[in-house]
Amino acid sequence: MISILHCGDDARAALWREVFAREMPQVEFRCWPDLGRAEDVRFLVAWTLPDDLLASLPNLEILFSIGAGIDQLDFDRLPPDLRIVRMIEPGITDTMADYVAMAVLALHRDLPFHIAEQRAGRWSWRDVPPARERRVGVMGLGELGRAALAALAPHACQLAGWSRSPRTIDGVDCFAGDAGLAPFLARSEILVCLLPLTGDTRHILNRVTFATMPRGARLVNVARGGHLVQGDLLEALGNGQLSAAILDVADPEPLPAGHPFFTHPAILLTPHVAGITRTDSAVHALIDNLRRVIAGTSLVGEVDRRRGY
Ligand code: NDP
Ligand code: OXD
Repeated sequence: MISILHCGDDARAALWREVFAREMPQVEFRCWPDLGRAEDVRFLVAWTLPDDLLASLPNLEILFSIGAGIDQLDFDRLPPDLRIVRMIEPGITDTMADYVAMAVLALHRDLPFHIAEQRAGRWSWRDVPPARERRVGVMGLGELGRAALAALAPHACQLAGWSRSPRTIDGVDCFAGDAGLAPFLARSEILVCLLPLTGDTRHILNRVTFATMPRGARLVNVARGGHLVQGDLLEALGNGQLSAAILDVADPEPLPAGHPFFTHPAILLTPHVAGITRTDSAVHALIDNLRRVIAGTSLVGEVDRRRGY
């Protein structure tokens, strides 16, 4: 018997158990903490791992993340030959694309300013350039960065993207690597972060980054709180180098009560809801990958552990 162990939400587990029984009966679906015969467990699907779980699974081959990110896992504590696969499924991609389009348009049209003015009881406005003149830059041209750019394309902004290796995307001015970062930032009036959190990208949204962007630029962080140096954002908003930010992620989550991001007039904050794994579509992405395992073909979303994403 081969089994997959699910570790997480009970409602999702109940639905996935039914789908597995119908579509993949050859793989038994088990729910932590009920491991059954631990030797049978070849696959694990989880967001975070309970302490000591891995030590009790001697034949584990693949860890599937329930989300797109894998930075919640401490690679140093995982067996070196354990394969890690992140979630790529239309629920996450579509909701992220919606959110980024919403956030970029909100910043383009000065929504944080208008909300603050409304709260202050003032009736004031600012000039807005046409969307076709607005220069938007997306950091990270992976699954989600590309979907975000596709969602922005109908709004006719001038689009650019930045990635580690060179990419070509129709209608997008693509920059790559360390050498491409400064020219990419220098033209980005609205910057969207959709990078994975790795040793190379932690704190990439910092004072130097902001200073390289056009004065009064705006920021959307939908990746991870660890990308942002919070004090540098507050400083840049305070001195006018940045004019507004929309943040879906923070460090820690949730932010402690009284944190300045909750009340800052130039910050809109949402509680990590930009890209949402959809239970019904994610199970099909998982089953598709298990079929690939059985067929011996490459998996969708397998992480390169040396690269960190
Ligand atoms: P991918 O792995 O598909 O894409 C990552 C992109 O980032 C690639 O283009 C990669 O470059 C680029 N990149 C990585 N490291 C660097 C670097 N050092 N310099 C420049 N570019 C780099 O990831 P996804 O698009 O699927 O997801 C991105 C992140 O979004 C996730 O890791 C997660 O943190 C976050 N997320 C947030 C959610 C939310 O609700 N807020 C929901 C889901 C995900 P290259 O193309 O050369 O490999
Ligand atoms: C994810 C997330 O990584 O929700 O999927 O952040």
